[in-house]
Amino acid sequence: MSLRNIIVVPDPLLKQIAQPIETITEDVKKQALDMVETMYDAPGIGLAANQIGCLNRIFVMDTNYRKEESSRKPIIMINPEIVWKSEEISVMEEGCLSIPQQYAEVERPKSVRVKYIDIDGEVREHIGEDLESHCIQHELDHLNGILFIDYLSRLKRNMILRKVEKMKKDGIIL
Ligand code: GNR
Ligand code: NI
Repeated sequence: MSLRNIIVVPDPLLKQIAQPIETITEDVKKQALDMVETMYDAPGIGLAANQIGCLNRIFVMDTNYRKEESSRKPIIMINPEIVWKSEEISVMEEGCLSIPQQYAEVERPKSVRVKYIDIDGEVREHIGEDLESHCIQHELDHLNGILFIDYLSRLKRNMILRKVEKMKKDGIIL
């Protein structure tokens, strides 16, 4: 496995829609495992393909990433689709590895049921609540070219984008 570079705003790939995976090839499996490694290294609780510059519909997630390395249980979701969302809403502070060191509250359904294909090609479903629900929706948004700052006012979004620009200019981030 190898680490991939995580792209940062305003990279246009973050605004692109990722395309469905048709066949789970060795390259697709390698990409998914590289994404898992890259997510833990970052560290983050999720990572979508767009963030490593791949426009295919894969994301990886582990909301318990702080636990010891030997008991990690990353979930790899290929062609994920939300098939149910709760009426109940949860507000949570979100961050994004592609928008380093910036956080804001985002409202999302508190629970979601997501259908996906696993790395062995099996169709599976997963119910996520609270942090996992936010993470699943945040990653699915990435696959659709949407970032959490798109839910903020234009003023707040531009403030965040300018801060990231400044960090880049000051050499704090790549
Ligand atoms: O590491 C991450 N934390 C996080 C916190 C709240 C809601 C979503 C996330 S996902 C983020 C990693 C990331 O950028 N995934 O795309
Ligand atoms: Ni993100």
